[in-house]
Amino acid sequence: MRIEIRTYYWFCLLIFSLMACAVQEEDALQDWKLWYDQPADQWVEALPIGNGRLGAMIFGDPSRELIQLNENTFYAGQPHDNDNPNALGVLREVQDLIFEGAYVDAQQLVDENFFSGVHGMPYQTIGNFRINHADTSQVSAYYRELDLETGIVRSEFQKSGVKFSSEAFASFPDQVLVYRLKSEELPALNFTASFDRPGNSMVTTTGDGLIFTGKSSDHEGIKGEMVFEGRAKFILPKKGQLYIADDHIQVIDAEEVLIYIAIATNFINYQDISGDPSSKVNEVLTKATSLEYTILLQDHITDYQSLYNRVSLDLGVTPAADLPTDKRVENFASGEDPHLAALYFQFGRYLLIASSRPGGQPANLQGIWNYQLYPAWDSKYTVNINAEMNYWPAEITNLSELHEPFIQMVQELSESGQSTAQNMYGARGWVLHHNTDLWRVTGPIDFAEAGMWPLGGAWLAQHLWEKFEFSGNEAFLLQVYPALKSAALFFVDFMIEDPDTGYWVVSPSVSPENVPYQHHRAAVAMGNTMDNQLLLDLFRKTIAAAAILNDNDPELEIMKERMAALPPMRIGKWGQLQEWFFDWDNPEDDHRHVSHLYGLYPSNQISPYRTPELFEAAKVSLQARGDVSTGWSMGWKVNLWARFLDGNHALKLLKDQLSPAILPDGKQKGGTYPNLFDSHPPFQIDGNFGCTAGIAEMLLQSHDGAIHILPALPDAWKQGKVSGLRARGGFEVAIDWENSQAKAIRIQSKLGGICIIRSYHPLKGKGLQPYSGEKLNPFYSVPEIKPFVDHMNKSSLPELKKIYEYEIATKAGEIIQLTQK
Ligand code: FUC
Repeated sequence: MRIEIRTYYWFCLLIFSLMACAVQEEDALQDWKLWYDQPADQWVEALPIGNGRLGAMIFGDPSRELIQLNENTFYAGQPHDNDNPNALGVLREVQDLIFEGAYVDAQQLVDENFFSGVHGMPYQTIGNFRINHADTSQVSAYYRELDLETGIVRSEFQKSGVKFSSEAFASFPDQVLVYRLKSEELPALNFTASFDRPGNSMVTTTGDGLIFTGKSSDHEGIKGEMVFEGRAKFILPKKGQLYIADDHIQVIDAEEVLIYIAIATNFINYQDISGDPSSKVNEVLTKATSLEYTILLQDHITDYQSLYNRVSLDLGVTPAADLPTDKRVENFASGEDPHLAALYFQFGRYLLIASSRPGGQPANLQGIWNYQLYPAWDSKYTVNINAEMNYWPAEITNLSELHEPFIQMVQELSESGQSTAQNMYGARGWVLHHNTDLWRVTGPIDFAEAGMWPLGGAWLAQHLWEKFEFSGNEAFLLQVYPALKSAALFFVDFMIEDPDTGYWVVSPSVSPENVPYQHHRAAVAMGNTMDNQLLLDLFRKTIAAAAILNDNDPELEIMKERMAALPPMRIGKWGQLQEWFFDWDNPEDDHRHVSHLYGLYPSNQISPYRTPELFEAAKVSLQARGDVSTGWSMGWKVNLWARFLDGNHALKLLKDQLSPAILPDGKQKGGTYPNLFDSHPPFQIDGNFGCTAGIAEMLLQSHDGAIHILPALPDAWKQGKVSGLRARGGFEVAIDWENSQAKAIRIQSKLGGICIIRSYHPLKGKGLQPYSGEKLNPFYSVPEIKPFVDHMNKSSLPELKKIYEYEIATKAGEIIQLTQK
């Protein structure tokens, strides 16, 4: 009997230990935190919070706390445009020079006549909110984190025997930033709070807080007429006293301090800055401070999680995950830390939630986080890749409504870009070059090599269709159709027939920021590959939308003719996909832009199954460009290697990207900062978003007429789970995989209709049929491509992995369950 009891005792212990292990494992799996054992020293170590409009970087400093503030409409300048109408007078001459091959002369004429000297207005910091603690003695047990599951930044530490903690979040429903400080057991909070900024500002106080105001900068001859007002209201719910000085606040012997920060500007829309920031700030502060702290916090968490919780990703957890986040970045390339890739993926989703909310501005070059008056590239919108990349994860990672500010910007540019089209090119429709800002300027900026690219609208307009492909929402399509069609209409007027070949081309233009130095020293040219790819998509999508919406405008017939007369993609003499109309590519060129691969990603013109020669040529081009580059370039390449169905190479790029951006000698390179911000360098948020989309593309693709399950799984991610990813055609997909094969697939059909599934392994499930090859889901039809192939021997094409293709008819709302055969 004794033995039995003992056996029972050991049995129970074993069960409890196993349960504890399971719980631990579960805990580890659920650890979605960026955490550090040091306060931030540099800005790229601080942790971001944001509600789309307001942003803050929290340093977590126990003595000299810094909360750097942003509001996403605070730009230099005021409403204006940047067209140079001289362009129209020389346009034909420039085009003739290009036809003659006199590229350098053509570029000179463009440089002299197309630019207004206004490069766009910088996005500017609001300033710095500082908390200077009286006790600056040694700190122990320091910890800080950003919890991706709640969108809260916390810190805790001990000082002079007392435990302190802070908690910060940005509430979208209540439009305030909230910062709470606590000391445990003792009322030991003693600090002064103040505000400063590098530019124009004024600080005053009220009975319970600080008021800070400021004005934006004059820039390039445009007077700064933006103003902001910020208020920080202090509440001491327990013990303590508040002293109000002229320009700062002092807190004495408090146990808990709640600080509510509201900021507003005079921005109403890109043409109207007559708003009253003071009344907006008062209104939100009155409402927010009337709520219990716990309610405010819960409102924030509920709102945040309604977006964040839609997608889960589990790539497994290894001991590498036990280290602070900055150390994990240092080790990522050499170790096994798949969870860091998953954390980085969810961090990308967090950043989109924090920087892009309906009704506001789209995420700019730095999202919403910027500490400078004159940040790099003005932290505005560069649209020859960067701004679009910000929105690559929006649909696939189930954050579709966060795409809205970007769609709204496209709509606004379709208004402002009409006068640029008229003034500079005598064309109908709307045009945008390679940059825009809060004021929706659409003229070319900088100089010809970068700025003479009239395809910004053509690229942005693709997003209108993409949003429709995922949702099937015809009311949305109807609403955005005018912007889509008039982007295409511009090219009906602007394109010109090449007298030598009869192709219709865009001229002048550049292949973004690259110069065919091997051939000549000028960038302006005609019929560049990316331009042709963009226009093929733009015309095709406009024509498809017109058919859905029953638009019979005769202009659509001209669009069809132009589309048929576009130069085809060509394979050049070293087997590469040509970047230019002529074979000017240099195999030594490692330029960061890979514009001609737009056709592979984000577009779907190049496919392993439909256009194998172009697929192979595109790979030759990308291999020549190399892997290591600026942050966003690596982000793009993760997607490209995923589209090449090469998961190991995609992971290699992710490792290049998730490597420390700051080198031991202090110099910076493309990679990742300690706070997981992407480094170009300097910080640009595009690389974060590019990689987030890229990780999704490794697990699920839906662009080649089928939903491809685990198309580019790296060998290192043998098992895992993902749920909530969205596929074109209105499907939501969850996949569990083991031994690199999908074990269980769950597809929810939102719209009904035919679901075509592609997999490397055989699948089974109720109603699943081998794909007959006849049907197509109308929400993602694929383009017909006729490549121009004169340098490739078809028989030399490498073999592709065998695929299994299935079809299944679905009803709206139906859930399909599939398993491995
Ligand atoms: C494009 C890129 C640069 C930089 C800038 C913001 O011009 O070529 O690398 O990312 O955008």
